[in-house]
Amino acid sequence: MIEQEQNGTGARKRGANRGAIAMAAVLTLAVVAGASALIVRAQRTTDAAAATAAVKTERVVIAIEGMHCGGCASGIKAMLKRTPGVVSAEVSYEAGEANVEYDSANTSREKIVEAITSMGYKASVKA
Ligand SMILES: [Cu+2]
Repeated sequence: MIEQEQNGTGARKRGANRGAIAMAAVLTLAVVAGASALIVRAQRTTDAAAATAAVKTERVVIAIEGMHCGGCASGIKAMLKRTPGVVSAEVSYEAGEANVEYDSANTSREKIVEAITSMGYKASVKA
């Protein structure tokens, strides 16, 4: 009777140990998988940074005359963002100017000025 109880306890302990080993294995796998995912993500970030660095961008400030409200500025900004070669654009109605970042391999300050002029505003390179 006593022996049986001891055996029972022993079996339960062995079962518990097996469970702990299985849990440790699962945790190890999870850690390894997590680390791999981090490495892959780090590599992707590096690739993206390299691609961004490869595009040489320039900035130009364009003076704009003829805007009469913030809506005009928003319209010009939206048009600039659709223009090939434009990386980013900010247009201020208050300052009467556009601040444009562009890829010099795909467009020029002249083309950007022309795009604004074609909308009916008077535009010229400021800086
Ligand atoms: Cu307006």
